[in-house]
Amino acid sequence: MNWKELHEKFFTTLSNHKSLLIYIKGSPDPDVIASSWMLKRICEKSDIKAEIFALKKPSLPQNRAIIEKLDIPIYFEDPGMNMGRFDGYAVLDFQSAYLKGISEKLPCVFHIDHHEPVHEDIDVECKISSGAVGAASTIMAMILKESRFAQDEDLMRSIGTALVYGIQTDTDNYKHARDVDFEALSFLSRYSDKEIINKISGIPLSDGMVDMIGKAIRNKIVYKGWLIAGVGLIKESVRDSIAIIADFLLQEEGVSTVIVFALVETRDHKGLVLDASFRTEDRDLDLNYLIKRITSEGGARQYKGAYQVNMDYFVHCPDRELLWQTVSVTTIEVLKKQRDNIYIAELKGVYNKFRKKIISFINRGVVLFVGVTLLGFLFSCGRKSVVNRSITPVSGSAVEVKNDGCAVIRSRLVDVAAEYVDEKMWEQFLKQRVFIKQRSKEDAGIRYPRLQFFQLMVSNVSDRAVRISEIALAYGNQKKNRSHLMS
Ligand SMILES: [Mn+2]
Repeated sequence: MNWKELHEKFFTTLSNHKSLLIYIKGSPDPDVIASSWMLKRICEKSDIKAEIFALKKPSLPQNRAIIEKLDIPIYFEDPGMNMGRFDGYAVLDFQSAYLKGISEKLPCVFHIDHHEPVHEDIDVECKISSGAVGAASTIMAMILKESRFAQDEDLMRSIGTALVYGIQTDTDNYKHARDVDFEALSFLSRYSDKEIINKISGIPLSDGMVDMIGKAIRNKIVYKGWLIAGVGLIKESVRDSIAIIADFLLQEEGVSTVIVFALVETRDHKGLVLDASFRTEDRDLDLNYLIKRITSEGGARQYKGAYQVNMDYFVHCPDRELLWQTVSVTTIEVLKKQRDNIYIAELKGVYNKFRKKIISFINRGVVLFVGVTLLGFLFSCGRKSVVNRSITPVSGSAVEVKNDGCAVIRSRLVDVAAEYVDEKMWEQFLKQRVFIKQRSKEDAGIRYPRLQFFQLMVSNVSDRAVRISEIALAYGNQKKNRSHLMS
């Protein structure tokens, strides 16, 4: 990310405004608290009025403590009545920038986030969204680092501690921090109060949470390396504990992914929502994709995610135990199905990683495309024809085709998942000169034969090593074995 450019965009946008509503969506965690506060402080230093509003109070004691200890001004109320005071609003550390009742009246000035970006029809004056950083606080710190405020001792001392704590919690105590997070931390560390941070993150777990952990351990099931645990009906005030318990259970041996779920009673027993929290150590698992396949009311970034299902209607169910049993068996069934079809989500994760790697190779001028380009001539078709062709797998006795076009072949030893990668997904690739074979001036920019890309994942499902003795590509009567392919 080009921080110099982003910092210019940020401050140019800011200078066009006189007053800003900073809105915390969801439950306030250290990352959103710190980044919102930094925005407010920068506004004040630039003679712009700014107020932070949140509808929910933080349910974790350490999140309440950071607000109290650092004296962070947040209004825990609906900003509705005060909206006239602002000429724009900002949403930080949240996938969606849409605010019901506010987006219709005020322009969205800033949307700064580090979750996987989602597409939405909302104009944002300055949108900074990247899944490649560990925390929104990292983005804010990197912008600050480029600015003239980096030398402002008073400002840096007031927000340094909060930003460090924000990065620390969102990267699971630096376990998942990346280079850019460490860069931000080294810039901030001089201004942060370690004693406060240690004191706050060392706060012991509350009684309610200990109960929930006990329940999770008693109810857990382990299915093909996934640990799934329901913790029953809980109050909204302890909702954040679901994620903490998932973190805790991930330490268990032989478990790569943990899902903890609960029925949460909201709005003084008037509302009901199923809340499921995901944690994974599987680098290749595209959690965001997996969760979106279950419901659109959820999402993820690398290693963690969550989804919600509104159950308000069932608030009238007189038998709470029966209701929980129904929710519990259904959720376990849904998750087991996802586990059975994990190859698709893993494929997505591998693809994302592979794409990033290739692009960084291109940027360094290294060309390593043999594996991808060699498929080109085999599947070439269409030439100058105007007929649109598509490539779709055909289901058969051995081939199972998923809705999204992924073909899975299962056998005693291995499962093979194959997916066609369309040109739109490979846009980035096709823009690179190396893929464009120029025949003549008129042809410039179009490569013949056209390249077709496939990604293939082979998973060993046996408990022994499987030897692959031959790799061949077959198409009609033609067959190419590996030595042909390499030549
Ligand atoms: Mn965050």
